[in-house]
Amino acid sequence: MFIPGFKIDDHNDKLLKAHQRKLKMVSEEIRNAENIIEKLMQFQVAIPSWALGTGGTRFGRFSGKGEPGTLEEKIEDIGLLHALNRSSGAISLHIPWDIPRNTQSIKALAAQLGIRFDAVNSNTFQDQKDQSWSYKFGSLHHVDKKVRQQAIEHNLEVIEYGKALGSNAITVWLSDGSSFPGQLNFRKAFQNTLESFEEIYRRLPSDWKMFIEYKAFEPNFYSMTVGDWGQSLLYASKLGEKAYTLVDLGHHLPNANIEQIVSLLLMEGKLGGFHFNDSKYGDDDLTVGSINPYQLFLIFYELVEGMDERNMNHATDLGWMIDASHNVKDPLEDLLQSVEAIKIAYAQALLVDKEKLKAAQQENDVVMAQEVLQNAFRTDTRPLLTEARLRAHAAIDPLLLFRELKVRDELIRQRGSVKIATGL
Ligand code: AFD
Ligand code: MN
Ligand code: MN
Repeated sequence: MFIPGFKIDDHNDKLLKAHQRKLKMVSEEIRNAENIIEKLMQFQVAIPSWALGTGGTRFGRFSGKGEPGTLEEKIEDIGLLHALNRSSGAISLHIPWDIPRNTQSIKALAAQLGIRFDAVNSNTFQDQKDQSWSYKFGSLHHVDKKVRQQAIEHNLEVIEYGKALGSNAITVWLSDGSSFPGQLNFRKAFQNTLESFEEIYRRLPSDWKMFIEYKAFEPNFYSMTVGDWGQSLLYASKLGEKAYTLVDLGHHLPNANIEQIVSLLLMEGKLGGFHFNDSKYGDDDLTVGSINPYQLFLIFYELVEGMDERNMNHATDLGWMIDASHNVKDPLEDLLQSVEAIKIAYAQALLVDKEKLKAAQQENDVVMAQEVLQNAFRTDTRPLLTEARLRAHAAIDPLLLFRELKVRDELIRQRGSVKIATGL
C-alpha cells in the first residue's frame, strides 16, 4: 500500500486553520520556535523491523492481522509511517529474521520510500535450525570456543548484510548470562566475551560503529554478561573508538537514573545509540512516553545538553531507534505514537532555558532549577511538531489519517489475516 500525496493534502487542508491558530499561540510563548521546527524536521527515528508485527509474551502471541510477512512488506510498512510523519526514515534490521534475499531491489524499494538502513542487529539469543552448536548456555561468552566462534561468524555475516545495504553500525545484544549462582565464572565470562568482541571489532569496516547493548536481567536471572552500562562501557573502552554503549530504556533495574547514565556516557564520548520504549517494571517494551513522559523529557534534556557540549549533530551523531513492541495495539499506530512522543520530548528539551538553569545550579537555587525544567516540560510543543510535519509534506495528524484511510483494513485485504511477522 502506498499513500498518495493528494490524500495527505486533503487531510491537511481540513486541519490547517486549527493548526495555524495553535502554532501562533505557542510561537508567541517560545523564543526559538523556528529553530526547534528546523531541528525537528531533521530528526529521524529508526523503526525496528521486529516491531511491525504484534509482539508476543512468553504466555502467548495474539497475532494481529495484515502483518508484514517479508522484508519488502516491512519496508513498505515503514514507508507508510514515514509518509504520514516524515520522521521515521530509517529501519533497523535483525538478522536472521530479515536476511535480504535481493539486496538491489531491497535498496531500491527503501530509497524510493526515503528510508535508510540504520544499525543491523545480530541474534545469538535463539538457535537457528541449521546451526551446529546451541546457545543454550550463551554465545560470545560461552565456555566452549567452538560455540563462541559460531557466534562471532554470525556477527561477521550480519556486518556483511549491513554493508551491502548501506548500514554503518551493528548492535550486539547478548542474552548471555547465568540463572544460578556458581553457574559461571564471571571473570572468565567477561574475558571470553571481550575476546569474541575483539574478533568482531577487528573486522568492522573503518566507518562503522559497534553498539554494545546492555540489559539487567532476562532471559538470564542471576547474572547478565553485559548487564549494565558499566560493563558495556568497559567492553567499549577496551575495544576502541568505534565501540559504543547503547542504552535501551527498558534495560535497567527499577528506578535507575537513566538520565545520569546518558549524561556520563556522553561526557566520555561513549554513547552510541538509543533504543526507545517505556516500561513500568522491566523490559516491558511499551509505547514510548506511555508510562513516564517526564523521565523521557529529562533524558532528552541530558542528551541535548551533552551533545551540544561536544558539538554533536543531534540528528546524525547518535543512533536513534525504537525498540518497542507488544500485543494489544496495532503496531503501526503504536509506532506513530512512539515517534510522536520522542519528538515531543526532544522539542521540550530544546526549550529549556539553559542559561537560567546554569545560573540556578551555580546559586544552588534548587527551586528555580526545577521551575526551569518543568516549565519546558509543561509547554505544549505539539504545534511545533505539526508545523515540522507540514513543511515536510507529512500529515498534520498522522494517527487520524491512518485511521481515516483505513490503512490496516487495506493491509489485511492485501496480505490476509494469518501472516505472522518475524520477531519475538
Ligand atoms: C531485546 C533487546 C535487543 C534485541 C531485541 C530483540 O532489547 O535490542 O535486539 O530484544 O527483539 O530485549
Ligand atoms: Mn533493545
Ligand atoms: Mn529490550
